[in-house]
Order: sequence, then C-alpha cells, then structure tokens
Amino acid sequence: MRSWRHLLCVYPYRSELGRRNGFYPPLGLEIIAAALKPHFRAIDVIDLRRETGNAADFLRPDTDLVCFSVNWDREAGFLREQIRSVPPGILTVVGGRHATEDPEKWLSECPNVGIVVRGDGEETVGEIAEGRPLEGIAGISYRLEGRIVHNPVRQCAKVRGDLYPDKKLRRYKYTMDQSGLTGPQFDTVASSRGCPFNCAFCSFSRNPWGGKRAWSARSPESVVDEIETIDAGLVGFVDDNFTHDMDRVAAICDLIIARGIRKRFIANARLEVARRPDVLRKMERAGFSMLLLGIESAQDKTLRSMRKGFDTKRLREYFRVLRKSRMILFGYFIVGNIGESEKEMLQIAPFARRLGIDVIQLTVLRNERYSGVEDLVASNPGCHIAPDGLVYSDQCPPELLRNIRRRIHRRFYGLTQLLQLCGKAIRNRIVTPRVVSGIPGFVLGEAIAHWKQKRMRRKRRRLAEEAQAASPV
Ligand code: B12
Ligand code: SF4
Repeated sequence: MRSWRHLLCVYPYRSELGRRNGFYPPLGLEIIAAALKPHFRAIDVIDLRRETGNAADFLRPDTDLVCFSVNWDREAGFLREQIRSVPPGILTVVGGRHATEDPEKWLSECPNVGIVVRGDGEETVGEIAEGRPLEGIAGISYRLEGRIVHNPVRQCAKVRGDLYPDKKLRRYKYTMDQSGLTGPQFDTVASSRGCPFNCAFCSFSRNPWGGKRAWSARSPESVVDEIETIDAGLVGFVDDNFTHDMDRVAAICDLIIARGIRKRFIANARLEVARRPDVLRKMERAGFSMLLLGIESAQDKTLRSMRKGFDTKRLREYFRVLRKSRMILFGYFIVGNIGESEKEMLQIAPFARRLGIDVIQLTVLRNERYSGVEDLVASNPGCHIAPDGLVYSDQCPPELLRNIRRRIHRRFYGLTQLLQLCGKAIRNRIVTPRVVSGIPGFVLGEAIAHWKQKRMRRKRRRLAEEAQAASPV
C-alpha cells in the first residue's frame, strides 16, 4: 500500500452569504480529513474564509494529496484559481455538492485535477488512499488516457458512527461575530442524514443524484462522544430531520445530562415533536434552546399540495404543546407558494403569532435541483423560475414578493413579540452580554418606530375623514 505523507484539505471560499467571516465550520471537508487521517503522517485543514493567503501557500515539499471541498456555486473564478494553483505532481481531488453536479467541468477546466468525488466522500477517499484501482471505485470521475471516465454511482451508505471531525485538526475558532466584535463560538454536528418524509418541494432529503436518501442515524453514544470534543458553547445539528426518532433524541439528552455537558443546542425538528412532551422537557434540561420548524404556509391547500403531513388544525394542536416550551420556536415560511394570493401570504404574520412562534424566517420559493418545484411550475401556467432559481408568478412578480415579505416581517415583529423573544433568548442564554446590553436601545428604537407608524396611521385616517366631510356629495 502507498505510504502517504502530507494531506492538505482546503475550503476554497472567501465568504459565505456575503459575509467575510462565515461562522459555519466546513463540516463536510473536516469529515473527509477525519476519514483520511489513518493514512497520512501530517494533515492541514485550511479554511480560506479565515486566511488572507492562498491554497498554494500551504503546500509543503512532502504534500502528496490536496482535497478541495466545492459545495457552492459561488466565487467561481477564485475557486478555479485556487484549484489550478496545485502543481501537477501532486494528486488533486475535488469533492462536495457543487462539484458533484458537474464533475466533467472541474476535470476539463482544471487540468491538474486527478479525481472528482461525487456525493458523500468518506468511503470513496478511504478507497483512494488504500490504493484501490480507480476503475473499481464507485462514485468517482477521473482521467484515463486523455478521456474523462465516470464510474457508476455510489449508493449513499448509512451514516457512520465512528467518523466525525477531529477537532485537533482545527486551526480556527468559529465565532458569530457582529459589527467587528467577537461573538460566541459555534460548531456543528451531523448526527443523522436523510429524511423519511416526502414533502413535495424538498431536496434536503435527496441524495446528490436526486434519489431519496433513507434516514440513518448515529448512535446516541457516538453523537455525545463528539459533542464532548467540542469547545464551542453553541452547537447546531445540521441533520435534515434531527427528531425523526424521539427515543434516540431522549437517549442523546440523557447522555448529555449524565455527562454534565453544559452547552446550548439548536436543531431542525418536525412538528410531531409535540407528541412527546416528555422528550421536549428532557431537551430543555439538556440545553436545547431553539427548534427550527418547517411550517411553510398558513393555507391548508398549500400544505396539502406540499404533502407536509399536517394541516392548520393539526398545527394549532401541536403548538398548544410547543408554546409551553421555553425553547425558542423558529418557524420557516415560504412566500410565493404556488397558488397563494397576496392576501393569503399576508396571513402568515397573524397566523404565526397566534401559534406562538418566536421567530419567523421567510424564504421565497426556490427551485433546487431534484426538489420537484420545476414540475410544479410547469403545471401552473403563469408561474416562472427566475435565473437565480426563485419562483414567481404573473400575479406576484419579484418586487411584489419582496414587498410582501417586508410587510409580513413588520406585522409579525411587533413590540410585544420582540420583548417576548428577547426574554426567551436571555433565558436560553443564547445571546451575548453585548447583544443583551444592546436590547434596550433596540427595543426603544422599535417602540419609537411603532409609535411613529401609529401616529402616521391616525393622521392618515383623520385626513381621510376630513376629506370625506369636505366632499360635496
Ligand atoms: C449548514 C448548511 C448551511 C450553512 C453553511 C455550511 C457550510 N459552511 O458548509 C449556511 C447556513 C451558511 C448555508 C447557506 C446556504 N445553503 Co445550506 N445547508 C446547510 C446544511 C443544513 C448542512 C450542510 C452540512 O454540513 N451537511 C453535512 C455534511 C457532512 O455534508 P456535506 O457538506 O455535503 O459533505 C459531504 C459531501 O458533500 C462530500 N464532500 C464535501 N466536501 C468534500 C471534499 C472532498 C475532497 C470530497 C472527496 C468530498 C467532499 O463528502 C462529505 C461527507 O459525506 C445543508 C442540508 C444538509 N443537511 O446537508 C444545506 C444545503 C447544503 N444548503 C443549501 C443551500 C441552497 C444554501 C444556500 C444557497 C441558501 C441561500 N438561499 O442562500 C446558502 C449558500 C451559502 C454559501 N456558502 O454560499 C442546499 C444546497 C443545494 C445544492 N444542491 O447545492 C442544501 C443541501 C439544503 C437544501 N437542500 O436546500 N447552508
Ligand atoms: S421538508 Fe423536512 S420533513 Fe419534509 S422531506 Fe424535507 S427534510 Fe423531510
């Protein structure tokens, strides 16, 4: 078997969502580094968001392999430049979700790339490092005698319990900085992958080729073992559906409590968690502070067409339980759902407030690969997909959607709502002292804006009444 010396793993982006200092660690790349660790004498994991230098600055005379994680369709020129900077004598492997979509592109645009790994990479890179002949490794695209060869697809394996990032390879602290000030340290854990549900628009639960990814999970022991290696006080689970097996969630909580781990956790949850108030209490005791809940719409017809598995009546029942929790309830809604009128979309704000949701996030319907949105649009005349993937209709063009979003936000985040949210954030200890000290000013600002709006409305009403009284008819 080949003896490998130095491995360089690179996250080749400078920014994330327009921010220079993204605070999400490059989890996929760190898992790849962990899978390759037994084969290498030395490993460097470099995140170019946290560096001013370039990938080539981290090459060593003994570098045998460079791995690039290409997950996003952003910064294309920079990405190419970084990948091409590795000299041809070193094996260069590119992997990640975006690379998976078009492996041919990376092999033809970057002549130094030896292999593109498609889909989950942990098993594949292990086989490459073991020196298996390339023609026998599923899920790779590579060069052979001047041609590009695409090996058969690798089926998604069950998530491995023994494989998670080795925090000793971390060179950076991922902090949620605000206005130039250092914020709390943040980290992520992938405790399960896939989802057994079939919501119509969702690509989360798809594998990289559009096939349904079966839900598979790590054992509670392995999840809590990983949590024990984490320095950060705030941990986000990136699972598609963390709460699919509530007994597993309960076991994770029991272990966190038994081992005396004191951290704050955030997780995606299906609304069915409400059926297990016993586990909800345990989650609170274990430090879960926020549940991210996909609600999507305030309209039964939309929930039905999305196959969400609940309607507004069921939602109200679930939230009777959920709103008793001290966890922050974060609800995702979609603005621009196919077939919804402006009036129906605007109902999101009062609906979410009545349910007892603390925070709403409004996203415009987006066409992701394999999400099925394309078919929905095709079967609805007057609906279109913009070049950036956002969906709009003739009745609701992008400008109106933006305007509706602003109006929903304004209606939802009233003064009482903001005060309630601040209270919960402080109780859950997920805001920094600086943010807490900024709250009075923020609340005061909101109160003044609220009061000004009220005064404007009153003035408009008075003027309208005066105009009516002055009218000759
Ligand atoms: C956390 C997260 C984020 C974080 C960023 C995380 C980060 N820095 O990596 C934030 C909140 C910033 C974010 C933002 C966005 N996100 Co996001 N996000 C996720 C989420 C929930 C988890 C990602 C994760 O860590 N997965 C677990 C790891 C283990 O998987 P992985 O990264 O895919 O890595 C594996 C393989 O890709 C491969 N691999 C990765 N790197 C490498 C490298 C090599 C060399 C090899 C061999 C293999 C390999 O092997 C890894 C292990 O199996 C996923 C959903 C999900 N559950 O995956 C969505 C997801 C990735 N996001 C998505 C989207 C659309 C976005 C946004 C574009 C949303 C928006 N409208 O703005 C933005 C873009 C941000 C940007 N950078 O430009 C989509 C991507 C769809 C697609 N086909 O590309 C996903 C899949 C959700 C979805 N279906 O809608 N996101
Ligand atoms: S929206 Fe959530 S519950 Fe539905 S299929 Fe996607 S990940 Fe699963």
